[in-house]
Amino acid sequence: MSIRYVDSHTEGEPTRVMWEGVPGLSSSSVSESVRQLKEHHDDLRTALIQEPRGYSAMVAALLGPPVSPDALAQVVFCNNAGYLGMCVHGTIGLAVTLRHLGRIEPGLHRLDTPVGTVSFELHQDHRVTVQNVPSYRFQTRVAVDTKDHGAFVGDIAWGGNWFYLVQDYASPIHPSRIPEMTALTKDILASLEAQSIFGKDEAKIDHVELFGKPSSDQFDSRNYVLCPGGEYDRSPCGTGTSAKLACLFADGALKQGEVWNQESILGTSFRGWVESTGDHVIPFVQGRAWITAEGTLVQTPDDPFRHGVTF
Ligand code: PYC
Repeated sequence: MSIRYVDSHTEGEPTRVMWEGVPGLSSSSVSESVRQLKEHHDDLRTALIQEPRGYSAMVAALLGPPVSPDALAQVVFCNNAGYLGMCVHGTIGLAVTLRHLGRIEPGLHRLDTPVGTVSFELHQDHRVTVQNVPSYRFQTRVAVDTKDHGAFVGDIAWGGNWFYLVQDYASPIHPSRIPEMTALTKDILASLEAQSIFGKDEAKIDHVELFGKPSSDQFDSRNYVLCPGGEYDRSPCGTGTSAKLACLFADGALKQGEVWNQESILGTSFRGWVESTGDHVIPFVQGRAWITAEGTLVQTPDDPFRHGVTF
């Protein structure tokens, strides 16, 4: 079996797009597509993402038929741990990939995702602006006691995935501290679950964000984001930036249309702003992506790792 793919990175975070021949996608509901993929085709996810064909930071975008009338396509994003609700960096990578494949022109396009329809504007250069799903802060100043790192307080917010945004993190956000920040945020994630701290309707919180001083005054803040699966986001995390924008708006620290420049751990950034709908905000996140590779993944029947290394 062979799988054609295009790889890109969005502000440092990789996306691998498979745009044809994805099995099990439903033409009536993206949630049903996710169920089919999970139950019957999960070895496709592991083949695309795990070694030796991928690596654990990879996010894959699986493209299929649209389910809403004016959408370009449906997309399911997945990573080393499973399936994501939404992925903004992946949408930016997908937009640039579809242009590379000659399938779209600059302009406005819509995509169906498991958590709702989003749109993106592909600009003339490497920039893409994503209009994400409605986002909101669910709870504020929620305390969690960790096993090895003491107690923390944070916001729980929805930005297309569920986030715990740590408040008052005092240490520097710097690449040299990635191992420490990974250990801390993994401890927080496990402790949230152990202490039954959830998003709405007992949804599992699967991302943790730390914020600190940016590297220069062109940015408003720098973040470190732990993703499900234990990897950190190399970009500022678009769904995480959406969750942050919702919290800032709820605190009265960001007005409609005001730009928030969120720096990543690598020093790249997303520009974000919101429109308010009352209870929710509509986040807009702008970032850049570049194509890094294209090719064919080959799976040979007698290869013990044809579905990737999983343990
Ligand atoms: O950009 O939304 C995002 C994202 C989610 C997980 C990794 N990146």
